[in-house]
Amino acid sequence: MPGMSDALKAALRDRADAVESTLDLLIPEITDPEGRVFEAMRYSVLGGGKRLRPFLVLTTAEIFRVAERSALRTAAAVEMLHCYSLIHDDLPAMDNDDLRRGRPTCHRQYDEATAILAGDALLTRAFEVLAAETTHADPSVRCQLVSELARAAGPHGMVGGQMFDLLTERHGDTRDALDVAAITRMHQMKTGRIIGFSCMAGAILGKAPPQLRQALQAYAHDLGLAFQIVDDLLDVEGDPATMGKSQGKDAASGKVTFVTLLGLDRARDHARILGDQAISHLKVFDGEADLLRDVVQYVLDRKS
Ligand code: GRG
Repeated sequence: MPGMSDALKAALRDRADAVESTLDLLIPEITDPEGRVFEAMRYSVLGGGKRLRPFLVLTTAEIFRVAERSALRTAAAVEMLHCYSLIHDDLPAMDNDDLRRGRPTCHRQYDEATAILAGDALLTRAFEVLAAETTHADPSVRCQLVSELARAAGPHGMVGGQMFDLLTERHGDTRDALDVAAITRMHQMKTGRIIGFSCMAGAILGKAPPQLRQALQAYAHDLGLAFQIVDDLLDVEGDPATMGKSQGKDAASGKVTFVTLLGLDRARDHARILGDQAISHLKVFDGEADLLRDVVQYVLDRKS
């Protein structure tokens, strides 16, 4: 991608490869009768995606000198949870999508029941991995990881945000009342909280002091919103990976997004301002957070 530093390019590639190998080990191919659910989990979790959330886990973990195995298992757990949300979001009862990461969605490749089970299994496997002693020797660290991820993913986080989103899509009256503050809150719940956990996990694993945790939280808040605004822009401008599916989707569905509320130019400016704000929170790291800074530009410039 033009403008991306060589260091970031290499880190994105290396970290994605390392997470892929970890996922491959944590979700094995098996031949028992339940093998089909493993196959569908592997289909959804391996070989695709930007791996942004694992990148954030691994990069913050590096700042706090966390052992590689702890960081990789945590990064893989977050990606499992993310993939569960994508599988369920694609189901006929939700977005009813045919394509994900340039391939048939899980329920198209297998069937609806298998896709529901594969999502459930990825969700539960994520917590199993975090709770295992192999992830961290200190039980209080493991407990914090489990509880923070549960809060980020549950009814006050991602699931609640998804409910909020579905209601506003289905009921025109609620939709008309949506303003920038309401949509910001919805996206903060739906995608921001998991991005927030991804930035915080390295700090939890590395037992970082509160001041640095707060800086990461503020960074993640602004990065997560910028990520979502870019997602809305891509839905309008077209994502090459899903061309024909997402182009003009928002206008056609009547869905309220940052773009429908602000217009293209102001939405782009808003994302840029949030990106600058995210970077400003990293000052406390004194140059130790260069990759976190560079990834902001990557998020703003992404095309898929
Ligand atoms: C179904 C419980 C439940 C939750 C769904 C995250 C989510 C909530 C739905 C995903 C649908 C979606 C397209 C949301 C917009 C932003 C987003 C999370 C996009 C997908 O994440 P990326 O771009 O995907 O990081 P990759 O494939 O790169 O991992």
